[in-house]
Amino acid sequence: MTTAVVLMAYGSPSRIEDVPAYYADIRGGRPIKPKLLEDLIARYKRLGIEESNPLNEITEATRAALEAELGLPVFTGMRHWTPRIAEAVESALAGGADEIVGLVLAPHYSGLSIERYRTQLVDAVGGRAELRFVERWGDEPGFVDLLAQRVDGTSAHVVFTAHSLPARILNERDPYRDELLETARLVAEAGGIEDWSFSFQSESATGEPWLGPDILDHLEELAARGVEDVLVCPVGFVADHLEIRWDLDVEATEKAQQLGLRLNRIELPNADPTFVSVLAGLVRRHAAVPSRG
Ligand code: FEC
Repeated sequence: MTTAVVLMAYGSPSRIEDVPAYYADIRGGRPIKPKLLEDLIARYKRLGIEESNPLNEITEATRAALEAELGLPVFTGMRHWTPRIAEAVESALAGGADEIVGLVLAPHYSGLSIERYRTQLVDAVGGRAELRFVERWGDEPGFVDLLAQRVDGTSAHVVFTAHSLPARILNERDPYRDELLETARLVAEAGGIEDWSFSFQSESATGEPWLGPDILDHLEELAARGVEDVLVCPVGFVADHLEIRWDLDVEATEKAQQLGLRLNRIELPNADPTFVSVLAGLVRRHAAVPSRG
């Protein structure tokens, strides 16, 4: 069998002019309030994406390192921007792949997240190759250890975070929140952290309730409890993109300053070689024919 990997990530516009089309893709055709679009453009401007786009650059570095480690072709496929998941699949097939391993750079399963990546991948493959899909990996020991090392030894209160989702997923028995809490518990245990909590971040203004507590409210609760020092450990993201650089490094940091809290965050896994080895292990276990290494 000839195996190729499709490495999937959320996607990010690399030019300001692309933000409206990118946002429209995220909304899947549903209307966008002009004020929300303006806000998003302002966040991307402040992030300086035209000079350097963190999500796209880190994903490319991860892809290249994974390809080198596996000795297999790895193609990037973005869910909401280019290169699209379908383009990655076409490149894999053009290179002769008859087995495709799909891996998302997001560890926890939700019908609103991983399942959407899978649908795009399945539709793109259209039965033209064997498909193996890594559905979840939030409890992968190497990933847990990597995060544990980044919180180990801190005397700060550790707040684990992840992207929020609409609260209705709980009625749908979606495992997302439970999987996040399990990763947080495993990391705290491995890092010897007793003083920790969990909060969500990056809620969207869609007009429906989202899972909470939101980190900004949570910081208020922590300050009211007398906590002075906070270390944020995102468990649901693996790269320094908009949701980290804006929602944590700007918004949460400003909130902490107002509350008189010290706030730091861990370095995300990004393209760290240890993290790339974790990803390589996941691919090897899912591929029918183990690759080199
Ligand atoms: O750096 C970048 O340019 C992109 C950063 C980015 C990542 C990301 C990850 C996740 N999202 C998830 C769920 C939702 C749901 C909605 C939603 C909306 C947005 C918007 C932007 C955005 N997300 Fe995102 N997300 C990133 C960026 N996300 C921009 C639109 C503006 C805004 O709301 O701020 C709501 C969709 C709707 O309106 O119907 C739901 C989840 C993840 C983590 C898993 C993953 O990475 O795939 C879950 C990175």
